[in-house]
Amino acid sequence: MAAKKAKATNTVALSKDQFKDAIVKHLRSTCGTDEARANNQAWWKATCAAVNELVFERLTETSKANAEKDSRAVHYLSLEFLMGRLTVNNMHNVGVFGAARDALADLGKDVNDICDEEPDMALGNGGLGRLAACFIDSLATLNYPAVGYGIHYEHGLFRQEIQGGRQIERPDSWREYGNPWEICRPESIQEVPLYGYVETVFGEDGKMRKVWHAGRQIKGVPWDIPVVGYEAKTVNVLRLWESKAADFFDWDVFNAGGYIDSQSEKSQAEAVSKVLYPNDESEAGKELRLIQQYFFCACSLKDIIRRYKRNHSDFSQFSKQAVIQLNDTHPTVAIPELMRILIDEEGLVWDDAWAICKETFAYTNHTLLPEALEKWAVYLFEKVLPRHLEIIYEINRRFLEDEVEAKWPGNDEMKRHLSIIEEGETRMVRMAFLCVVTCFKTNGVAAMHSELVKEDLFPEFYELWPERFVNVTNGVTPRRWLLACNEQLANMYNETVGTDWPLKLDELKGAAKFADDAKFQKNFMAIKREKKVELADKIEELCGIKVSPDAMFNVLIKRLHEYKRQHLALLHILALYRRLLENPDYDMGPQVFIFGSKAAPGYKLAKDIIYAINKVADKVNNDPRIKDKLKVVFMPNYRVTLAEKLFPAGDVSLQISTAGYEASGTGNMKFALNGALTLGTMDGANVEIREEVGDENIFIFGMDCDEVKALKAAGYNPWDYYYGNPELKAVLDWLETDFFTPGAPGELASIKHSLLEGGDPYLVLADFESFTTQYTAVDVAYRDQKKWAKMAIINSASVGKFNSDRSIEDYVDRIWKLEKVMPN
Ligand code: 26V
Repeated sequence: MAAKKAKATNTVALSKDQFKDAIVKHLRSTCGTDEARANNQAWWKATCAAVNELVFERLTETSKANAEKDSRAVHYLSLEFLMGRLTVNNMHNVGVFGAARDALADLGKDVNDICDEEPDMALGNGGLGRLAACFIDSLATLNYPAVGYGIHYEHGLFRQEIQGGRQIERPDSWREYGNPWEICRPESIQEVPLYGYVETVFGEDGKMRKVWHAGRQIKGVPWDIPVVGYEAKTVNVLRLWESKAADFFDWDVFNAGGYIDSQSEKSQAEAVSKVLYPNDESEAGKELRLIQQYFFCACSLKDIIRRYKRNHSDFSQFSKQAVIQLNDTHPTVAIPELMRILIDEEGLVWDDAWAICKETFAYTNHTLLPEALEKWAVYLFEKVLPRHLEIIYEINRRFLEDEVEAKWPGNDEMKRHLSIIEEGETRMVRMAFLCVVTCFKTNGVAAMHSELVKEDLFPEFYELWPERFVNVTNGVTPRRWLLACNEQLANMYNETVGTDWPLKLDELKGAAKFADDAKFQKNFMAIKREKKVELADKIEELCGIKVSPDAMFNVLIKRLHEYKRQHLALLHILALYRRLLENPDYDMGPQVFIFGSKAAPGYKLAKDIIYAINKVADKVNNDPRIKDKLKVVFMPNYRVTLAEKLFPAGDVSLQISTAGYEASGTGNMKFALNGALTLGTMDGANVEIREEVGDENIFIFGMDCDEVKALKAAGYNPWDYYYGNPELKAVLDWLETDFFTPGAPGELASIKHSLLEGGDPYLVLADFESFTTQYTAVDVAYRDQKKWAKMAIINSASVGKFNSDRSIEDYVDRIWKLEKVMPN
């Protein structure tokens, strides 16, 4: 195929020769080496420095334009930004990818080898963090004034190693040797108070004031990561705060509390931004995590207010200038912090401060899982943030006495039910309630999820304020998830529908009319095969397993959780294996199951599932009886960079959560965009993907949300399914033998036990039969390659809706009300 180059590579901001000169210059002046001595890391850093010549110029122009226009801006507060690598993305977005590739080639270097030097910025757990990364990409691309605020973790999410089939966590040190994309801004350092006590004082005017005497101060040092819009002049900033020991110290309180030596003071301060917490059930009660949350909220608010005060002498315009989006409840403490600043430091009265807060904050909910809804012990708040607890009490008192009382007069049960403070042995602050009570909008992340947010999670709040609840369906950036990760398909689309699709993803629809065209199908499937060959090579390199690119690639990549049901896929694999052992001529096409997933370090069953996948893989992959018809692969250390190889190579996208539990999913969108067919439940954004691609181009199985609820209400008994399906019984019993763990029977038994004695909370057994049945249909469809090609093309061409640019326009329209600002 005579591929047309992607548009970004055509808009040359630097010629190849200019780029070459810039790289050589930076090798010498920035990296202190030369062409002869430089290793690949130096070449990478010099290449980044060359790109940064363009990036920094635009960064300066963007902040100048925003300052001059004094425009309203969104501040996206998130404890997680899962950025991955930036080099290829930034080169595409400033339009120098082609020039850089050719310049490096002239210098005897392969652009891929050089870019492989970059460690992932893994400052997030999973979907929520990657969404934040896609959103700041889209905000810059669409020229909206925006700042992302987060934490400059020293260690991102742990690196996963697999030893003897088990997950081992290793520290991730993404910036051990420096990060060419970040700029330290010591001129914007902030001080953050912690601990201590609150004093009530009366001023000369007789008015009461509260003074928080903090027991400790730490320093927040901002690091700015430029966020480069695609073909846009805008370069926004992701500002990440690093904690340091403060220069100044409140010696009175310090002395009263006792002596701590200065070194431990320093390491305690630095501990705050040391490590990203993995999503773990044992998270609540961790003092350091609450301090992390407050630390970055306090720094960010001070930063926002400092910028506001450049042009304003009072707070009357604050909520017109600044909207603050809370990415889940993790930054909720920003609410009492803004109240505290306005009342205690700026002298506003409660009602005025509250009016400002109510117009400034908006909240995105990302999960309905009860154990994931944040609550903090009151005693912890009292210790770490005593003034904030007072403010939360007052917000709660007014809410209950005014609003709940007005709606449900005399109903104390309702007050208890809706109180921001949960009563009990340990009194807890319900962070999500604080968000909903304060924020002018609360949104879910897919249509179905947003309905459940209203109906199941916050029904009474919805009754109180129906207008506050909105939906914004998630999206993904087509620049990273098609243009950069699948150059071959990107080029094919350039030829078919033109080169505007990275901005207007709906234009891919133009390719759907070729879905029946034999030549188009052939090209499309050839690209899929090429990506499968690339992945197969990677699998062999990382896992030592040989897989055939002609087999159907079934891919299940996401964090490990019972509700995501990786073990349902495992039971199906066992069933296939069993069928093949019983009948070597069992009619199925060759299949590869590919998993990638990290388990929270403290989540025992999740780690057992990883172990079981690896043990089953060992057995299946080395069993000559099944003639390579079935292969199982667990790819270690799943992260953005690996995802970029997996999404383009998938034939079948497994999205098999229990209906009602996956808020949206975003991997489902990336797969469909790259021409995989979804095998999924009616959950999260799968529902909307089905609407877009059509029922005949997606494989839906299992109970829907209403059926799940009904079965649970009726009293679900997993034993019925165990005894009702001999194949299911056989594969579950298999887990208790030593078939997969020779000499160690019972090593995989915890999975069976959780599904039977444990009650099978996510209805794995109830959906098993429907899953295996539908999988047979998938296998049959795959073996009709013409039909499959048509379906895959329609999928890829039909998911324009899931462009994160569309999500951002929805946020702007429904929540943020921003205007674009074009830098010069
Ligand atoms: C947190 C926790 C903490 C306690 C243990 C269990 C658990 C499980 C999950 C979580 C994460 C909740 C927030 C989150 O990452 N949600 C994801 O957000 C994505 C972006 O909106 C969405 O696509 C995913 O469906 C949703 O799970």
